[in-house]
Amino acid sequence: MASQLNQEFSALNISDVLKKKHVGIVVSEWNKEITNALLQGAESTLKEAGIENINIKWVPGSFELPLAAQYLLEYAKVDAVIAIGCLIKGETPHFHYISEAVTQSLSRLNLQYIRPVVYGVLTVENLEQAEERAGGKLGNKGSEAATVAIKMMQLKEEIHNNNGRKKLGF
Ligand code: DLZ
Repeated sequence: MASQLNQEFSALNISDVLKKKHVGIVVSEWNKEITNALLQGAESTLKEAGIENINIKWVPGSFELPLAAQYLLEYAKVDAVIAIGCLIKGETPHFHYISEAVTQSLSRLNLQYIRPVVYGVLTVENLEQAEERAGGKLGNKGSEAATVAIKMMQLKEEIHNNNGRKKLGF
């Protein structure tokens, strides 16, 4: 099934300003085969778009993604952050607690830092579902997360340039 987000970059019309943007990627070591495939997808999509300033940081598990994203937003130069993880439902309630915490925390960072913090975390029932979304028949969700980051940075540029604070008068 083709994803709505899989589209040609020519259609996105990447500007030179956008190509100079800095993107952070935080990625979880849990289920590393999956997260590594998602990372490859994200990285190659950014590079295809001409974005070369990519700062990748690994963390132990998905629960650590929001803090690592905040470190990048606070201490590094990043215009957007992509958070990559893979939570697989197990026998314990861990999955729900971690999914909930990560989702809420990443969501909050978007508004707190007024920069896109993209949710590239798989929350799946089993490894097979994860594989389908990490380069399998359902595409690569890391690549899609990168497309989202690009689109949101582009949106900010559009709004800022057309209606930015620098505009004088009414
Ligand atoms: C503990 C745990 C469990 C049970 N499952 C996952 C998982 O499926 N995916 C993932 O990214 N991380 C998992 N973790 C680790 C937590 O995210 C976290 O690293 C630890 O609870 C330490 O804070």
